[in-house]
Amino acid sequence: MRNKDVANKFYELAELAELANENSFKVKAYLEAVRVIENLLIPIEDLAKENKLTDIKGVGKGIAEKIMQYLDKGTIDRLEELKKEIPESLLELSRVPGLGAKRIKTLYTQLGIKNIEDLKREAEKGNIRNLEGFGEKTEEKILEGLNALHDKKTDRVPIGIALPIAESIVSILEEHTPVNKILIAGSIRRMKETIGDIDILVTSNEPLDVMDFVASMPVVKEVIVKGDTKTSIITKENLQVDVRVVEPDSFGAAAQYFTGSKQHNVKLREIAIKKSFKLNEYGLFDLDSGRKVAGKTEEEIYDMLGLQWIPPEMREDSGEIEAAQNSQINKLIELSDIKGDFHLHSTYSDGANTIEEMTLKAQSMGYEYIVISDHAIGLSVAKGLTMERFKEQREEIDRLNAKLKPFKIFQGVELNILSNGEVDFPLEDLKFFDICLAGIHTGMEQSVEAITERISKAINNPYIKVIVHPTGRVMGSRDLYGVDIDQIFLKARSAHTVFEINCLMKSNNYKEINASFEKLDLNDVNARKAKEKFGLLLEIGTDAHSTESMSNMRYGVGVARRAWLTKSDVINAMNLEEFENFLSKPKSQ
Ligand code: DGT
Ligand code: CA
Ligand code: CA
Repeated sequence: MRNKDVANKFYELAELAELANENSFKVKAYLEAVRVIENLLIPIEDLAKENKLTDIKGVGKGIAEKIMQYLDKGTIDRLEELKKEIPESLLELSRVPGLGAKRIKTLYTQLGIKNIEDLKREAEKGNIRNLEGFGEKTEEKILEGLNALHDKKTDRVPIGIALPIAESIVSILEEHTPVNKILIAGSIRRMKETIGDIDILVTSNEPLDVMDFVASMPVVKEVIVKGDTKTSIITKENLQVDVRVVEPDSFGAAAQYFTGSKQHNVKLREIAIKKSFKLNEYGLFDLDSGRKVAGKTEEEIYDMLGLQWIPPEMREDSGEIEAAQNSQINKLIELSDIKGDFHLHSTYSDGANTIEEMTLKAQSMGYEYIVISDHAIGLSVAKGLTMERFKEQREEIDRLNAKLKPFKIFQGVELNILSNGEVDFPLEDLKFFDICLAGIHTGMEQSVEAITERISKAINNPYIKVIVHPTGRVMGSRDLYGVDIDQIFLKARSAHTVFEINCLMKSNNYKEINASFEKLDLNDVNARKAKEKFGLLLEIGTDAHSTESMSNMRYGVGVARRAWLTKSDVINAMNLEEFENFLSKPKSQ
């Protein structure tokens, strides 16, 4: 699949086009193309072959032509023209905080600054402050930004790795330094699936002590900058961490600013300006008097701007600001709403813990029930069970249920969808289970049409209530298969079939990052589409093969929140009684 390459090329094109003063609609169209191509589940080259590129929403004739050019010869004509017009090295300047296209253009045309090196030299000579639209303060900021830049040698890492590291740093700071408030901001707070760096905000009466400590923590491999209010370090795992000390009076403004996303912030600042305010990381200020009108909490800032408070996971400029203006932000699902895990493996198949151990963990997490969904006979690599073994398992579950009442263990099964769309037990056997889940585990090399057809067949099976890891995506590597997601969503709508947000993660150890494995399937974009466009219900399952992995539920809830899901969209937010009722009814009701 070349989707990622194509998306990257369009990003390059958008950046250069912006620097070349190209029509802003065009730039926007390129960026929109980046977004849709990144989220496309079908190989783009397949669509190209069938002349169907313009079927993709957001892809018009012009863009389609450029995609064809790239697929044919590895580049886009317009991109090559632009590269002749303006030096490609200008692109690296946009990595410097505070430098947008407009300023980069001025730097280039007025001072001939073509790259980071030129920028550094001119800034140090004090030549930048005299340019129109700059000034002494900006020049200072650029130098600061340049210092912080040499560092960005770290790659993006899965949230399953970054969040635990961030949390351990937070607890070290809480224990050893005089911090009052402390918050993990940035993309982690937004629960993005990959993280560039960790951003931590604190308030403290002794900022210098905090900065000293941060620079000398045992996890530090390298100190990038150490200042009075900001220290950046690289951890031994090669992750950058920025710790900033802010005034208590500005804590809300700083939290808002450093949570991002950048696009969300840009839009918020525009709204502020329209209302004669100025918004920055220190607060919200009245433009005329310069008086600070908000800044202590995020809520008061959003409120002054005429907006509902927006949950961090929604802050991606994907309609949340408009929704907040119209009081249409609903209460999103929370981890504490989850009443059971749907997708668990025990020692009966390929899990590491017994059903009882999984149950104890579930109780400690506050759940009311779980579904044990071991593999069936068709998946021998995962020690799938025969009907006889399932009957033995049923006896154990009954025994445990008698002992643990009112907690309840349901006996499910994770069926394998075979190449012909049937599953690894005959239809009449499926009645045996409390609930049947099904997913594709084999025969993944089939065409998109064949896979779509297989899943559609499972969707229409009267006993299969849930399709697990529906798109076969594996983050950071090649997706396992391609599928026409709109078509299966449509089928699921008439068949009342539920889709899973699978949060299987084998990336809890940074050392294994290259072998790390995150599914988050459905992802945020598709889960949102499932709800908004097709009215589907979802289920969040950890696919845990050990008690430890059951804690990954929070990443699934993160995806659900990024998909704007509420409690009523997720079946394992039902309480035990509601869930039993759901199970007792046939799919069509
Ligand atoms: P990451 O680290 O790449 O996963 O993503 P973020 O969102 O954590 O980005 P980061 O660490 O560069 O910056 C944290 C937040 O600070 C970001 O979400 C928004 C804000 N921010 C940083 N630089 C700028 C900027 O130049 N303009 C605006 N408006 N906001 C910025
Ligand atoms: Ca960050
Ligand atoms: Ca940062």
